[in-house]
Parts: sequence; structure tokens; C-alpha cells
Amino acid sequence: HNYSAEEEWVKPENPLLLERLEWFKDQKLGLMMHWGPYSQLGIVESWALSDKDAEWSRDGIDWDVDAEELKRQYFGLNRTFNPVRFQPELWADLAAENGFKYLNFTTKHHDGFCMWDTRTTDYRITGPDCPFHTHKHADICKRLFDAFRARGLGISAYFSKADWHTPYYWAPGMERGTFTARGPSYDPQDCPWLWEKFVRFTHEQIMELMTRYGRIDILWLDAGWVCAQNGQDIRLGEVVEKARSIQPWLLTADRTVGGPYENIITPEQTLPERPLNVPWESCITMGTSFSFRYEDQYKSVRQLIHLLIEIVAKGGNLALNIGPQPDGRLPETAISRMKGMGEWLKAYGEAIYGTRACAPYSAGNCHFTKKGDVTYAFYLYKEGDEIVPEELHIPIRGDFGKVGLVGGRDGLEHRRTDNGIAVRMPEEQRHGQTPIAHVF
Ligand code: FUL
Repeated sequence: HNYSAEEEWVKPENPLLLERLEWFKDQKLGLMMHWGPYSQLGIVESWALSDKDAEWSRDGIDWDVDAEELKRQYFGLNRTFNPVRFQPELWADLAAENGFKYLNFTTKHHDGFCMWDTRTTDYRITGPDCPFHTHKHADICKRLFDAFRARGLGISAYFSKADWHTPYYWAPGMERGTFTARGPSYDPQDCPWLWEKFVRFTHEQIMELMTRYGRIDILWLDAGWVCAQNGQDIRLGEVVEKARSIQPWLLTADRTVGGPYENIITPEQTLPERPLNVPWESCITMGTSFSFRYEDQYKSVRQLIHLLIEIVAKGGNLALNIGPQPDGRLPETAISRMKGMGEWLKAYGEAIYGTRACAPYSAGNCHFTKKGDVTYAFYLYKEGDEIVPEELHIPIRGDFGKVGLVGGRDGLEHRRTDNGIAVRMPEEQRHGQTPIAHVF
């Protein structure tokens, strides 16, 4: 997908959706979470099912069994998934207190396990085989959506269009061992009646989420390969329009598909090279994987804030992903990174939230954003940059009536230079730990 091809984006005609897209652009930071039975093994969500993806997805598990047995074991993980330490209120507090503005949660990943109380399959968190089904928080989506919404956060429902569990994705008599991740095991053209069942099953699931789970801001559809252009038409328009008859504000992401339902462009583990003039959101992991991994390595607070600044300067949002533990707690390191980000955002959030990209978005080691008639300049420091110079050079042109530090002194002495301005740094800013950034 060419993320810089703005012309591929289809602008919605509906004024309410355009308004909601402006809301979306104001939010800047979302909390994405991948959670499900796979978290128990510290393997990659769903992909660990596929031998072809074994190397990167199984985290060293020597799963030397045939494909049929592997699937039996993987799809049996619901029998031991029992996250009794799940505290939705605590997750929501952490997110709200630390600057996250919306939740993007995996209601169902490609493996088909439903994290809500669906009527469409027993392969669900409230299903009879799942020990968690008697717990008071068993309907995980409901608990999370309610808790986050109660704190004023938006809700983005991740939903995989592909479903590797349902029999409607596998042709009758077809050996389930012939696992083809990128499509059903049959050509929908050859088996239209089976495909129709799959389409109805998918619509029903989406409509459950749209009717029984309160206000949803974004339906974040994954598995872009399930689309009409690929011969896997799930008649998305039909279900989205039906959903919008109930939730008219609903934005949709239809990853990499393009067309009227890709309201938001969603690069993954990457960001566009330059600012994009269309609504976009990069989903990026805080650790190395979307799902929980034992002994994972996490990005530092400095890296995370710099990433956020670059994304915001380019006009996008960051959906920062963490993988909850199988017991229902969040990894300690993830919590401390969230708090570190929160501390920085409390001081400098003014230059992040509600801003738009400005030209240039970046120059030297500065990034820029704007809001109204204020231009914000972020002067970034690398780890170990110890000395804050006496005079900081900000390579930006324009007439600035006043220059001040966000969360610090206003009316700083400054002079124009050939390529911007030079600001005299107040003495008190030049000592102590290397700042993550100074924001002017
Ligand atoms: C991808 C999925 O295949 C990954 O497992 C993950 O969910 C990521 C956010 O989207 O397309």
C-alpha cells in the first residue's frame, strides 16, 4: 500500500463523518491492545497457527506436530484462558490518566476467538469451554468499552474480517491442515452457498458489536485481503450502512483496501515518509509484538514520545499497542512506560492534542505542529545529549510575535537567523537530566 498516495483516499460526503474525522485527528494517541487465548503462550496472535509463519510467530516454541494437531492445540487454548486478574477499571484509569484518548481493542483476531458474548459461536470468552465464562467481567469487550467510555475515551473496535476458526472459512471435506492464511480454503465462486454463510456470520457479529456494546466510534476492520477486489466479497457496504443506521457517527478503517470504507489510513509498524493530508493512524507496538511476549523488550519513554511527536507533526495518530498478560494484568514495564508518557504529556500535551501538521513538519532536530495562530516547535534531545545549549536554533521561518516555552517561561529573548530563529535558553532549563524535548 502506498501510504503517500493521498489521491487514493475517498473523502466521505456525509458531513457528520467529516466532523468525526476532525475529532479523530484531534485525539493523537490511542491505546491498542491485542489480547486473547494466544497470550498464554507468548506467541504471536493467530499467525502462530501457520507453519509458514512459524519462525517469527511462535517465539521459539518447537511445535513439531502436524498442522491438524497444531490447530487442535491452538484452538484449544480457550479451555485454559482464565484472566482472573483482569481489572477493566484500572486499565481505563491508566489510559485516561496518561494521555490516551481512545481504546482500540481486538474484539476478534484472525483466529476467530470472540472477546465478547456473541451468539454466533461457542468459541468465545463467554463460551461454555472457557473457564472465564462465569467471571463477573466475562464479557471483556463490554467491560472495557464501558470503562473507557465512562472516562471520556473513544472506542475503536478492531475486528478481523478473516476468521480461521469458523467452518464457513473451510470447504467441506477439505483437510483443515491445508491452512491458507490469506483466504478461505475454497474459492467463494465455487462454493457460493458456503461463502454466503460466512458473509452472514460476519455481518451478524459486526451487528452484535454495533447494537449491544454502546457507542462505537470506529470500526477498525483488519485482514484487508478479505475484499471484493480479491474475490472475497463480504458485502462490507451493506453491513457498514446498516451499522450506521444505528450509529451514524461510525468511522471505518478498511485496511489497505481503499474505497469508501477506508476512512482512516492505517500504516502498521511504520509511518508515512511525509505528512499526509488524510486522516491516518499508525499502529505501532510498545514491545516487539502486538500480543504479549514473555521477556519482551520495550521502547523507552523517550523513543515513544519522539515517535508520537513525529507522527503528530506528520498529521497522524499513534495507536500504541500493548499486549496484556494472560492473567489479566498489564506488563509492569508497559505500565511504567505509560506513566512516563503521561508525565510528559501532562506538561506538553497542549502542543500535541488538537494540533495539525504544519509546513515544514520537520527541520534539523525540530518537529512542528500548529493550532490556531500558534506554531509549536519540538526540539528533540537524544539519550545522552547532556548540555542544553545557551542558544537553541529553530529552523523555521515566519513572524513570531512571541516565543515561549510550553510549561515554562514566556517572552524568551530571540533573534532571527538566516534559516529561522535562535532562542536564548533560560538558565534553569540548562541543567539536570537531558529533556526528552523542549517545546516552544
Ligand atoms: C495485522 C494483523 O495480521 C496482525 O496480527 C496485527 O493484528 C496487526 C495490527 O494487523 O494485519
